[in-house]
Amino acid sequence: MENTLGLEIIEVVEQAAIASSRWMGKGEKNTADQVAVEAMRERMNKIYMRGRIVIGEGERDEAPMLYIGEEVGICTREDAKTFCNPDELIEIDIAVDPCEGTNLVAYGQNGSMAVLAISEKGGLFAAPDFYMKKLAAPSQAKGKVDINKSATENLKILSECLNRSVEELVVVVMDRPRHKELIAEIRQAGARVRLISDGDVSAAISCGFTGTNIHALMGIGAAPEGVISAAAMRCLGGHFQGQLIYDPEIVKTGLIGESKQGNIDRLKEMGINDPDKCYTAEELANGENVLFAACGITPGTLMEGVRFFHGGARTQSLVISSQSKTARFVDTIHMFDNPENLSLN
Ligand code: VTB
Repeated sequence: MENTLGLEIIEVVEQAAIASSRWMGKGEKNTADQVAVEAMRERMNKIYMRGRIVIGEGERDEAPMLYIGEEVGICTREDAKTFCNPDELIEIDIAVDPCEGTNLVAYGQNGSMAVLAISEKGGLFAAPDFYMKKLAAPSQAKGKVDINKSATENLKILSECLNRSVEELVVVVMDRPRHKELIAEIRQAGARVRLISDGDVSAAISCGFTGTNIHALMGIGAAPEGVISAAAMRCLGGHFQGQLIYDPEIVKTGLIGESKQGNIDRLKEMGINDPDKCYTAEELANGENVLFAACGITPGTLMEGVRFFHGGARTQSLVISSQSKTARFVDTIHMFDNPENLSLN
């Protein structure tokens, strides 16, 4: 799976990031998202594959492109039989977020990226558009910290696993009223909090790398992005757990309905009978092979944002593969103009 796809998906996220970054700082988050979706889909449809979107822009009737269930890749075309050999094709599932952190792009703030995860058919949990409580931590703490433990307990475990004091730990939390108590508890325990306005995928993945000075992600974000984070953390051997949040008392705005029972019923209809289950990274991304790709739109902890110059742009991406056990940082110069007209340095 990786050989053919590894390089091409870099271009998929690069194209989405470039398109979106043209709208950086323009205050128009919907446009920043829409152009990323279009660019991602266009490049994806040139790949020799038979793909299906399992996490995307929403249900078909509300999203015209990259909706859940949409087939993508050149081999899903009607005339595919003439140029695609069905015997050599595996069907793959794809989770996308063409512009993770639309507000960040719209207001020119750090931490947005174009991102996707790929696995064999059935290899990614088709998370509903609910909230998810998340816990991400470095590999040394994998299976030792636990989403059911308090923040105080987890910080103590983390400090032992990372061989540093609690005061030396940094926890990323999204700046939301729902996290008021969590933030107070982390501070009380002695750790330092990095509040972010959006973009918890970047924060989760940063826990998988040393040197980022991010030691944990705690709190509640969106569930679909939780699966994308889990895919990366599964490949990196980092800790990731997620638990769906369906109680409107916990998250008062946004994705879920106002009736708790109604939300539980909605989950049942989707085949989720135990709404309180805590999922591990390996359960959220359980395929034999998992690929993850991201490209910075605005600058972030792991990647630079898109930088335009006369006639071109430079991007930084990250591709992580469970198959080849690699995390590649890819620095690309895109030449929009004739190379001889550019000064590439
Ligand atoms: C967003 C977004 C995050 O969760 O905040 C969202 O910035 C949902 O939370 O990166 P709100 O409804 O409170 O904004 C993420 O998309 C990802 O989990």
